[in-house]
Amino acid sequence: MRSRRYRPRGWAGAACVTALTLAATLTPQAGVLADEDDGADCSVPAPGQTSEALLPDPFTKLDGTRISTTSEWRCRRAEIKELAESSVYGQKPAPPDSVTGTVSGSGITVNVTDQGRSTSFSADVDLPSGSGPFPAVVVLGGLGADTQTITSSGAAVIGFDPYAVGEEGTSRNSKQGAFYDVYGSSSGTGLLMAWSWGISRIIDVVEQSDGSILRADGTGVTGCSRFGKGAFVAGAFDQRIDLTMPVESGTAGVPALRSVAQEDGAQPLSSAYSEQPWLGDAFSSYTGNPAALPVDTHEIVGMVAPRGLLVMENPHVDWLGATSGSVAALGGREVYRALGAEDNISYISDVQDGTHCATRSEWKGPMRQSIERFLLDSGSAPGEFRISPSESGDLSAWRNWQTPNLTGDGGDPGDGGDPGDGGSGTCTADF
Ligand code: MCU
Repeated sequence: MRSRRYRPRGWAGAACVTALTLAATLTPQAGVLADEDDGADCSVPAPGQTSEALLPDPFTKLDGTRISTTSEWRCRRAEIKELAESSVYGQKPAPPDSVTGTVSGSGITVNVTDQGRSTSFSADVDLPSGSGPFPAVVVLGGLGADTQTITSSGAAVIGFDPYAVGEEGTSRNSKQGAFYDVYGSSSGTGLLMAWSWGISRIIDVVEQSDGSILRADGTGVTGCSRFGKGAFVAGAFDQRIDLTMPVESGTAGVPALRSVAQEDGAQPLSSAYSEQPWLGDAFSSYTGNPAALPVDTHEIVGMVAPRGLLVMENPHVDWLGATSGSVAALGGREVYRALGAEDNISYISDVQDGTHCATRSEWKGPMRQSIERFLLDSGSAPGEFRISPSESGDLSAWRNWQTPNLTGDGGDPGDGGDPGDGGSGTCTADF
């Protein structure tokens, strides 16, 4: 399905925007549909070899110049996307030739055909009380997800079993699941990106439905632990996702790769690469040399900007690398700042309970507020950074760049001026 192209009202190409009005202008709003990838037309030059011990500058383009306007972010983001796919996660294919399916009050079916190969999978739906249509939060894998807070906030839960799309427990040359049915069992694309692709195809089906049950213009995603890694990647690689809420995602999730490689007790890069084929095959070149990575996860955070992002971390379990989670969130917040949307990113790790993937009282309020703001278009974003003092990263130690004052240039950062809009998986944690 390659059709349908509404775009976020917030990005629409009005006349000149001033710095003061940027926050309001760049904030996506529920009620309007975006593209899965609004930078698909950007030309991305081949990258050279790099070595950078610190976090790469999100604002410096591959040609060596820095962006200076908000509208330039769109194609800079496309560069980051390409680098992230080629070095970290593996390629996310362009939207397939055909996606069909059904939406009911209890489930979604998805049928995909691309390049002559077909597959199917399904997801569960749990509606909140009241009358729809409802926005929805895709919950990956069920583990630790606070579905009660989601439904009581007025959003449906789409229960997505990531393993239907990308199985764990396979070797890298015999990957299994719906994604690999289409793109081949020796695809270099890792499970996190395969899961992200599955969520994008669910959104395709919701978009094509008559809209009487679920609204396609209010979609969130969440998951804990390995499913937090998946939620983070899903939100970064589909701009139709209005709210991304990764929980305790650990190495290969939010934590900055360069930083987590040095963080005491955190899962090493080589361990995350080999535990499951979560990351793309190409990441093998970097497990022992993260300085050679052309990107880091603060830029993946930046790919989510200016959309809603609520990062939740657990500072009590060293393996989860929460200090590096804060480094990535602080670094990525600079992209939100540059786009005038700082309030749209929140980070909360000052939590009491050390149990991995516990349902936490400290997160309920910010989750509810985020769902209301980004999926129901009411109230205001939490805009909070509550970092546990015990796991607080120091961004200044990790960067040698400063955040530019991007100027609004009257263009549309979304598209160059088109005024077009007005099952649950299981896993065991062994640490
Ligand atoms: C934090 O996510 C993972 C972690 O990367 C693994 O090393 C561990 O085995 O499992 C965690 C998880 O998904 O726990 C449910």
